[in-house]
Amino acid sequence: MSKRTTELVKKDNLLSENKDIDVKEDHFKELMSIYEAAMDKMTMYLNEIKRDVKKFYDYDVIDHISSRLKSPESIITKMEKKGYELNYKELIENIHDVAGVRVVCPLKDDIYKMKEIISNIDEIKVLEEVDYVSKPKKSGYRSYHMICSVPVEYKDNLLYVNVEVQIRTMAMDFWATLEHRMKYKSSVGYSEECSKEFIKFAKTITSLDNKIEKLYEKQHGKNNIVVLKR
Ligand code: 0O2
Repeated sequence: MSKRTTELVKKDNLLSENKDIDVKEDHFKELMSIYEAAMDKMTMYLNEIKRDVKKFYDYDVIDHISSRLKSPESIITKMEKKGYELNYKELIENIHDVAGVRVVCPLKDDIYKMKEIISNIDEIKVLEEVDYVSKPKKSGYRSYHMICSVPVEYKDNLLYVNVEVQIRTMAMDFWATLEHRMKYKSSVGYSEECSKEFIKFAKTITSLDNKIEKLYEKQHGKNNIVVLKR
């Protein structure tokens, strides 16, 4: 049977209704399982890339991959903060990081190799890219963000589901993980002083990434990884 290709939001689709979100109902759980399938599919593509580059170039372009499904509370908080109505249509159309995959690379240059490789995966559509590596956020945050639309089989349909991919170096990951923990999870709040300190740490991290990359190239030369279209 041939599968119909459709977007996640479509008039005749169960998940497109202007229905209010109730995180306890099956409808919500079903939607989350679709996002989870998209997240797993993206992780699978990335693991294949990691394995192939290692096999053919004897190089780890990816140190590790992690993934997470945004919690129901976090989805609702983000929607309220951004002023969206709490219905499924608004959620699907506007919250692009329900499914998130993080790719952590050794060197800064690997980030740009990875984003090219991901753009070359035939089955995936890249909807949006933001380069916070060359243009960091005010906080000092650096990462390359991609919103990718990934095909998932769902009840005889091929749905395209958004997954946010964050690509960063190990040093950027170290900074972002601690900053995120202190900012979001801290019960004592995030002071002006803390924020200024993290901006300074971000500069140190940038300088470290640049120095390590230069040293690596001096020792090994530039990597000329070419990954054919998948
Ligand atoms: P969590 O807990 O990681 O899920 P936008 O549409 O651009 O206005 P959005 O989605 O906020 O809305 O985009 P943005 O700014 O690209 O941020 C997306 C994610 O990037 C965040 O998700 C964080 O994971 C990460 N991020 C962005 N800015 C910072 C920062 O200053 N510090 C750290 N540590 N991470 C950051 P969430 O939903 O905020 O959180």
